[in-house]
Amino acid sequence: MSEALKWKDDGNKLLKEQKYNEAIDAYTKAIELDGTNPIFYSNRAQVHIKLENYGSAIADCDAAVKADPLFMKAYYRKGVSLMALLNYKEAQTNFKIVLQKLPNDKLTLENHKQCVNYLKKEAFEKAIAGDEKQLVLYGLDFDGMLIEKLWEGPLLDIKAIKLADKREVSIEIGGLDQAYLKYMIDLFKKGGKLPKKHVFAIVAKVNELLRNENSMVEVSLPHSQLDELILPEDEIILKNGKKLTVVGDTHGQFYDVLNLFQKFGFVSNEHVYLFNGDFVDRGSWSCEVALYLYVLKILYPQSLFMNRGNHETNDMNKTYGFTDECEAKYSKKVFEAFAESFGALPLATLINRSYLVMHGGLFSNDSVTLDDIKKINRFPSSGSSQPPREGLAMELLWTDPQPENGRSPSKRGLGIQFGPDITEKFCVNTKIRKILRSHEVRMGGFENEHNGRLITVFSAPNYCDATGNMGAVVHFTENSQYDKSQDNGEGYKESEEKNCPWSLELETFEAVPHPDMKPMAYSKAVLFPDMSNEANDEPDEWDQRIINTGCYEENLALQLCHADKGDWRKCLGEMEAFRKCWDKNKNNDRTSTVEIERKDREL
Ligand SMILES: [Mn+2]
Repeated sequence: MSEALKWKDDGNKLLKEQKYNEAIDAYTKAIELDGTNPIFYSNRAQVHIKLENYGSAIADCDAAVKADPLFMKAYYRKGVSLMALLNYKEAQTNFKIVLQKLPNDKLTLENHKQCVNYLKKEAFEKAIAGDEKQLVLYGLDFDGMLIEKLWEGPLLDIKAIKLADKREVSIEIGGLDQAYLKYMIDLFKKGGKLPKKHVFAIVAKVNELLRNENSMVEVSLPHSQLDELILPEDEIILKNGKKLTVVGDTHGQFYDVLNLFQKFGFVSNEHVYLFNGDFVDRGSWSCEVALYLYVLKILYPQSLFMNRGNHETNDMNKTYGFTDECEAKYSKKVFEAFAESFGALPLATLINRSYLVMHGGLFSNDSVTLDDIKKINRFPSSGSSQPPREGLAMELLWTDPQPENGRSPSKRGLGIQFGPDITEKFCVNTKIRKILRSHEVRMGGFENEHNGRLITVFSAPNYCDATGNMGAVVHFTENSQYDKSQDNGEGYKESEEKNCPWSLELETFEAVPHPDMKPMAYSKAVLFPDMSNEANDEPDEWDQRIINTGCYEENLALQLCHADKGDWRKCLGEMEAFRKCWDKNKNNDRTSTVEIERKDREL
C-alpha cells in the first residue's frame, strides 16, 4: 500500500474515533504525498463538517472535484456545507449535480427538498413583507391572555403601557421576585413550563431593558484607587459590584448553567455576570436557559448583562433547535417574541474601560474604533431583528482568531479570521488591554491566545454531550496589589502589565448529569444526514448501496454494524440480506460473522 493510502487509513480511523484535528493532519499528509486522489480531500471535508468549519470543507470539496469531476460525494458534501451556511441556492445546485447521476439517492433528495422548501418560503416571506414589520412584542394583548388551567404557581400582575408617540410599549410585571425565580427553577427541573402569558411578559420586559442599552455596553466595577470623577458619558458604574464574571457559550445546557451559578456564585448586587452570547440552540433546554437569564435581567438589570451571539438569530435557530424547541414547549409566537428580543441584545461590552468582550471577534478593517461599535444601529427602520450578512455586527458575532498574522477567509465560511498582529493593533489603537471572546470550543474551557491579548472562554462543558471539553469563566476583581502612583496610564500597551488595576482569574468546571435527552431533541430540521463518522473509502458506491438496500433507515442496525468493526460493509448486500443480518445481529452477535456476497453495481 502506498504511503499516502496509509495516511488516509489513519485518517479514517481517527475520524471514527472523533479525533478530528488528528484526522485532518493525517489526511493532509496523504494529500501532500498524492494530491490527485479525490477521496483524501473529500474525507478531510467530512472532518471539517464535523468541526463546523464549512468554509474549509467547501475548499476541500472543490479540490476533490478538481481531481475528479465525477466524484459525487464531494458535490454532496459541498451541498451540506453550503446548507449549514444557509446558502440554500448554491447548495441546491450541488445536490442537483448529484441527482443527475444518482436520481434516487435518498439523502440527496431529502436535502434537495429542504433547499427547495426553504427557498420557496423565503420568496413567500419576501412577497408578503410590508414596509414596516408588525412587531409581536408591541402587539401583545396581555388582558386577553388566559393563564393555562393547570398552572399552580405564582401569578403575575402584568401591565403594558403604550408610550406616547412611539410604537414601543413599557411593561410592568408585579410579583416577579426571588420567590418566583426559585419556583421557576424548581419547575424547570421537573420538566415544567411557565404560562405563555408570563413568557411573553418576561421577554417583552427584557426587550425593553435591552433596547435602552447601547450596542456596546460600558460597565465598570468601582475601584478604591481610581478617580471616578470624570466618567465616560455612557458608562454604568456597578455601584456595589465587587466581582464581574464573564461566561461564554452555554447553548441550552440548563443543568450546567445551574451548576455554574452554584459553583461561582449567584447573581447579586456584588456579583455581576456577563453572558457572552450563544445561550440558545444545541442543548435541549434553550428555553429554560433563556428564561433563567431573562428573569435575572429583570431582577438585576445592573448585575446581569448579555451580548448577542451568532446563535441568537433566526437562521441559526431554525437549524440548530431553538425554533422547534420553542414551538414544542410554548408556541411559534413565543419564538418570534424571543427572536425580536435577540435583536435588542448588545453586540459587545467594555469592562472597566480596558477589556472588550464580544461573541466572535475583531474586524476585517483595522480602522474600527470603540465608537464605531457603539454607533452600530441595531434597530433599522425595517424593523428587522436579524443582523446583516456583512459589516461590523456580523463580524462581532462570527469572526475567529488564528495563530498566523494577518487575516484569512474564515474556516466557517462566514466572517474572517484575524491574527495576533491584528489584535495587537486594535488594542493599542483603542487603548484596551485584552479582547475576551467565545464562539469556539476550547478543550480546557479557555485559552490565552495572541500573546496574551485575547482570551477565548467557552462555558458549555462536554458540548453537545460529545466533545469532552471543560467549561470556563473569567472573573474580574480589583487587584489589591495595584499602586496608582506607579501607573502612568500606559498599561494598555502591555497585555500583562503587572501594576494593573484589575485581576483576572480563570476558573474551569466540568459537565454535570442532566435528564436523558439528546442535544437538539426538539429539532425538526434534518441536519446533514450522512454516515456519521464513517470515512467511506469509496463513498459513492457504498452510500448508494445503503440507499438501495434501505439500510440507512435501520440506523440502529447500521450503528451496530459500524461499532462492530469495519466489516459493516459485508452486510450491505441486498435488502433481504441486510434484514437477515439485522435479525441475526439485533441481539448483539458480531456482524463480522455474517458473510454476504458483494454484488458489483454500476453507479
Ligand atoms: Mn457562536
